[in-house]
Amino acid sequence: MSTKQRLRIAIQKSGRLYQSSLDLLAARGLIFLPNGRSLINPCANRPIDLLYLRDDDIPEYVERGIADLGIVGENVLAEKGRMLPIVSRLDFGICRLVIAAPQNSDIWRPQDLVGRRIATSYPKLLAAYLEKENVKACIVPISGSAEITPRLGLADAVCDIVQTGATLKAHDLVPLFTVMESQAVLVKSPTESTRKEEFLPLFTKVLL
Ligand code: PRT
Ligand code: ZN
Repeated sequence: MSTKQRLRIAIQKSGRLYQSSLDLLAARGLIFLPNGRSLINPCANRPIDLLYLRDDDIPEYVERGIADLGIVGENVLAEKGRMLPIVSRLDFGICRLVIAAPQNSDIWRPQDLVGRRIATSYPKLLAAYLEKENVKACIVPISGSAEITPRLGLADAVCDIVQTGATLKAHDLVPLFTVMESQAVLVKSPTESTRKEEFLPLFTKVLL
């Protein structure tokens, strides 16, 4: 069977959404056998290929129709600015993007962020939030580990993902303002594909 006739689903290669994404597919009867380090894994019992990608790349692949479906955090989707159709919210990977500051800081209201440096790997979502709050602050873009930046003097506050709050607490940071609530979502490509429409019920029906 040619690859064009096979449905492609993009999931995170490793990381927080990987296992839950695989579990979701397994719960829908799709069998994927371990395939070593290959980034494409053919389904053993359906004409479906799994693509293992960095979560940040999933919106790009789905938007361009390289993958027909993808499982990704809403936070990543929004930061990338991709308005892909969401088929369903998946109830895992639940988290919040928050602005947090050191326990002893004098930041209490969004207005207190004026002129402050905020480190984040979500510069677009943070910029949109600051604009909405009419706050002019300095966004310090970093690719990860935002929580360490206040202690090191790089930033006055951070804008980062929080789930249990343990990481913020371990760095003496207090969550103050929520920029976005997020969870994993199933997105579909805006491109035409009869196979995609054929397989969508497989995912959606069981979720209802
Ligand atoms: O390698 P790749 O680029 O694919 O992965 P990644 O490292 O960028 O992402 P990953 O695996 O950390 O997270 C994937 C997705 O899981 C995120 O985009 C969110 O949608 C979701 N998610 C859910 C989380 C968390 N919970 C979470 N707790 N993503 C990150 N965290 C991190 C957070 O950045 C912080 O460092 O965990 C720490 C906070 O956790 P708590 O429990 O201490 O609050
Ligand atoms: Zn990532």
